Amino acid sequence: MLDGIQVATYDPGNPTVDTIVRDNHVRGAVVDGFAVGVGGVERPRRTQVVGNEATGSGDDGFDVRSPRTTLARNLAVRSGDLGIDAARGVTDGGGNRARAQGQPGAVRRAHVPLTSPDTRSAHPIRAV
Ligand SMILES: [Ca+2]
Repeated sequence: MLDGIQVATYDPGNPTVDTIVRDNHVRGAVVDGFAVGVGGVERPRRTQVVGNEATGSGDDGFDVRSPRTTLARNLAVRSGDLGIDAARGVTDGGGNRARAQGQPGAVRRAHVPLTSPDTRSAHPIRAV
């Protein structure tokens, strides 16, 4: 496991629910700074990722593949790939920012309006 902080379910039929990841600072994660639903056997449910910072992640600052996740007031700086990579259905709680990423678009597959002017998208971002 090379992510900084990972939320995942590894026990089939016993899902990870209502996890709160708050006010952490991950520096130099080899892969993703924060990963929700990237590994494991099923997606975690109702995860909240609030007030965190990922600096210098090898891949994404925040890689969120569980649609029932809320992101708010997070910051990604100098990620190797994307600042915030959010799956369809992820809820934008506001205040998410990304700066100086490896990819020209800081946010991909974000079908929520990520509200900061520091956040750029390589693809249209739309509200759900
Ligand atoms: Ca990733």
